[in-house]
Amino acid sequence: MTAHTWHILGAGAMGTLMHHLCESNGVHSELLHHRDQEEPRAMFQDGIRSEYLARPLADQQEQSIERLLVATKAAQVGPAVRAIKNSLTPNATVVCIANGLGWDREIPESCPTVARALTTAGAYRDSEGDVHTVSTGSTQVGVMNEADASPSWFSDSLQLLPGWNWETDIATAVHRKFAVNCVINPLTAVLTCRNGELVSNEAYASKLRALCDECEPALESLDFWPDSESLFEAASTVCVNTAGNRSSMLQDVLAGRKTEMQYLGGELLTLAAKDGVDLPKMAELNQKLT
Ligand code: KPL
Repeated sequence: MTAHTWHILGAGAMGTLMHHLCESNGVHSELLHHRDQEEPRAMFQDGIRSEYLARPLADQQEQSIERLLVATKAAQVGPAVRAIKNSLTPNATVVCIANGLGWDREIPESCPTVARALTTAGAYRDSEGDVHTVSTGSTQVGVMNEADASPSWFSDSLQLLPGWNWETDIATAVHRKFAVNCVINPLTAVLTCRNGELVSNEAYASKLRALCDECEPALESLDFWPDSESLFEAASTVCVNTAGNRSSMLQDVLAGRKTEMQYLGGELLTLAAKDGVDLPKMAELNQKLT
């Protein structure tokens, strides 16, 4: 096991999967949650069951955490970081895995280094609360607007995880994922369809095309999307590659949870409005999903 410990905050499907990846690849980690009691988590991967324990965040000592992976949904990142702040060492590293943009404004400015992790890993919790791995995927980690080479907090631990790589230009990767999530997630959520149906069903594909045509110029003028590439083509490729997935927003809707729309389409609407651009199709989706 590594000398350094990663504390993982958020013991839902993604946090439990991250803890499992760490534990099964020699990276020491502790799983934390907001509840008062310890709770067991069962995790299944390739038919093998592993048992873990989620521990109360409230039991953490002051300044005891030097590395934190925040595995909550976008809306909980700010409150989660505020709740754990006193337990962070002054030079701590905080890595956030949430989708979208705008939640970083809710993190206190005095918080230590915040990095982003973009992952295609997927997991879900069944009705018993057990976590099942869909894919361990690939994960890019980097610090927004800093083109540094891989720091030691990454190379001595997270780099050991399968498919995890340091990305010097994480901003481009974040903006690209934001653009693709902005069109796929809300459409799958309102149409209640898997990602693949957005291309295999002709009527849904024409909705995807229309939404991409509306959003692409706005994303381009924000420098979030390159002029040279078609958003519709790129989103269609993601839909084909993740055909069997229920998008994270569809999963939120089906589970009756608040969606991440505020940090996807909602954020795009706000940014585009500053340039005087209206996005009526996105505005309609935003109204339905916020
Ligand atoms: O990131 C995703 C999500 O569901 O949030 C996609 C790429 C759409 C895969 O499901």
